[in-house]
Formats: sequence, C-alpha cells, structure tokens
Amino acid sequence: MSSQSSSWTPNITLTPFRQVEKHFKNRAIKGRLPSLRKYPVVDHSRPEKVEDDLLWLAGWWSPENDAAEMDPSARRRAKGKARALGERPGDIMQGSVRSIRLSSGKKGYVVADGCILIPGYLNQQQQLDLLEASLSKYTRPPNPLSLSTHYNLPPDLFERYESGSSELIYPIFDGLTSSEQDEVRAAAASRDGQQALEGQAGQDLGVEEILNRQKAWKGDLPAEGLVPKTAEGLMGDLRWTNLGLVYKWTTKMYDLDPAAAIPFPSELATQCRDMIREVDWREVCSDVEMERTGAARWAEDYVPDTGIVNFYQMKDTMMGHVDRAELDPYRPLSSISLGHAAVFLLGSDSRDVAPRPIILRSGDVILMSGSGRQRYHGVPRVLEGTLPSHFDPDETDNSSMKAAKRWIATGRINVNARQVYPPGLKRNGEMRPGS
Ligand SMILES: O=C(O)CCC(=O)C(=O)O
Repeated sequence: MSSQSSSWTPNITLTPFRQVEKHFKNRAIKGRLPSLRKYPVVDHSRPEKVEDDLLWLAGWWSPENDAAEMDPSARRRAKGKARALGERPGDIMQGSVRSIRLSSGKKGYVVADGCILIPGYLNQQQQLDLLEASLSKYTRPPNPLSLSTHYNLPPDLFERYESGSSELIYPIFDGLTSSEQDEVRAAAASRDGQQALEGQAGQDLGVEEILNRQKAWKGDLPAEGLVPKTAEGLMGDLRWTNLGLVYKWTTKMYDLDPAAAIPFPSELATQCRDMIREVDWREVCSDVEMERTGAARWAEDYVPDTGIVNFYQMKDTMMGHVDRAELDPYRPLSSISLGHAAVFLLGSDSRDVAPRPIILRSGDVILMSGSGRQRYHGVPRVLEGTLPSHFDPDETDNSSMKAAKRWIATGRINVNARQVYPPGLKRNGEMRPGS
C-alpha cells in the first residue's frame, strides 16, 4: 500500500485540448475577453470589409485582450492601441489552409483531413428560416428535447414563449407519487457513476449489441429539485432537440428500435445533401481515403437520418468530444451555425494534441468526414457582441419570427445532421443483398 505525504497534490495537468478550451472559456476578469492570439484562431469567414467585421467591432481583436500574455511595456503599448480597437490581423490568422471551389461557386477550406469549412453557406434568408424552424418546428413532439425527461412539456412550448404565457410548466418528479419518487431515487443511486462518459463506436458494437444494450437500459430518470417555470424560463434552459433517429445521451447510443424512429425533416435533409453534393471529394480525400470511406458515392447515397439542434446561451459551452455512435464512422456530419459567432476547436483523434481554434459565424457550415470524424471538437466560447443585424427585429416579422429573433438575441444555434445507417444495412443489421 502506498502512503501519501502531507505535501501530496493531485495531478491536475490538463491535456493540450483542455488547456485551449480553458483559455477560451475564461471569464475570470469581468470585461476582459480571452486573447484570440494566444492560440491563434483561423478566421476564414470574416468579411472583407473591416467595418462589416462584427468580431473586430466587438473588440475581440483588441490588443488589450492579449495584455495578460504580454510583458509590462508591451501591455502599456497595447492598451494605447486598444482604444482604437487595434488593427485587424492580417494573413497570419488565415493559417496555411487549402481552399477548394464547390460546384455552386462557393469557397471551402480544408481545415483538417476530411473537414471543410464553408463560410457563409446559408444566405440571410436561409439563416432566418432555419432559425425559426429550429425553435418553432423542431422543438415540437415527437422530437425529444433536453428538458423532456424532466418537465411535463406542452407540445406548444415555443408558442407559449412567443405569446409570453405566464402559465407554469411543472417538473415530472414533483408529479410522481411518493413511492414512485422513492423508486426514482433508488434507481438514480444504483446508477451512480454508470453513465457512459465516452461512447463506444457504433460500428464496433453493431446493431444487435446496440439493440440489446438499449433493451437493458431502463430509461432516463427525471431530476429532483427542479422548480416550475414558464415557457420563457424553459426556452432559456433548452440545450438541444433531437431530429430523426433518437440519440440517447446517457448511454451514448442511438435507439435503433424501428418503433422509436422519427423521420428526419426532409427540407433539412435536402439542404445537407446539397452541401455534400457540391463538394468534389477527390479534392479533399486521398485515393486511399476515397476507397476506405466510400466518398465517391456520397453524392448519391448520403441521406441524413439523425441530427441535433444545439441551443447555446451566451455562457454555454460544449466540451471537446468525438461523435462515434453512428454505424458508418466516415459519412459526413454537416454542421450549420446561426446567430452569434463562436470559437470552434478542431483537434486530432487525441486530447493530447492542441486543437486549432476556428471562428464560426452565422451561416457558416462545417463538414466533418472520413478520418475527420474521429477528431475531438467542441465550442468553448460563444462570442459576445457578434450577432449580425439581419437578426434585429423588423416591422415585417410575423409573431413567430419576432419570438425567434428575441431568442437568438442572447444565443447561438448549431444544427447538425448525420447518417447512422450506411446504405445497404437493413434496420435489423443485415446487409441488403448485392450491397
Ligand atoms: O455547436 C457546434 O458548432 C458544434 C456542435 C457539436 O460538436 C455536436 O453537436 O457534436
């Protein structure tokens, strides 16, 4: 048995990924923004004109933000320059990244193997349409929301938010009988520590094992100690809504029971398919990678069957993670940003490698495919003061759009789509003949 001396301190060394995450998350000093130069960000989607660059206008590039990283004299000079917001950084912030031309004429940047950033893929109207759909349509049943396990949600949650309803919505736990509450408590205690932190790859588990594990899982449990809230309060607490095949956050597996499948929204599927079709994947993947991933066929057979809409309030973050629950580990994940800009960290397949920070603005798309699907990624910071003016209220807005704009005034939305089932794989796990 080893003994610990009184000077023993736990090993709290952070991985390079966590160090970068921590830097961007830092809010320790009020009014101080984290430096964008300490871990230089790539910023391919910035507008050409300085006066259109909301990050610059909001002071994100101010040298004053770098002060903590500087020696005292450089800090004094920086403070002087900061009054004029500083200079917008030049080429260094573009990084050494290959650009490609999409068939639509749009420009993409290969920010890592298999990962493409397409700045401004969605125009302003498309962003507004997707904003409204994300909040008003995609939050309706049967789609599960982050709050569904915990609150008796009405189907018209967003309409209540829109109308400013003062009606209270009650926690599920509070509505249980006392013996049911005891059962929930006992089940929660027996599961303590059993929650999957990192999921196993869907491909390694296979359909049958996923179905077996799903059957053994007794369901998510409602939390105790929540208070009743109005729709206004709950729309601020909302973190995600699930589209299509249901992803189980606690087990980190998809629910592959055909009876549980929810159709993926067709208009979103078309939009994401179009993105995949516009890319000439031979420009992105090596011959070996084309062969290994089946990328040559994605234009024809990429059909998203699941997705998540992530809702961020300004202080929300998403920890670095890898999405590995899909049965095909290579097919593209299409990811769209709306509202405030954010720092997106794109790492390698290990947290021991520092990630590349990338600025994502409203309308930008990231496609992650092939080996790029195994890369750690996350969102350590939503960037204050960067909401584009097309999200400002407009007198021609209908009531639903007004409410959607009210929501995004303090937030960011990410809409992403994935394909769980590779073509040819039937829902019971068998391969279709000839595939
Ligand atoms: O919000 C984003 O841009 C990233 C979302 C993400 O990484 C995810 O849903 O897995």
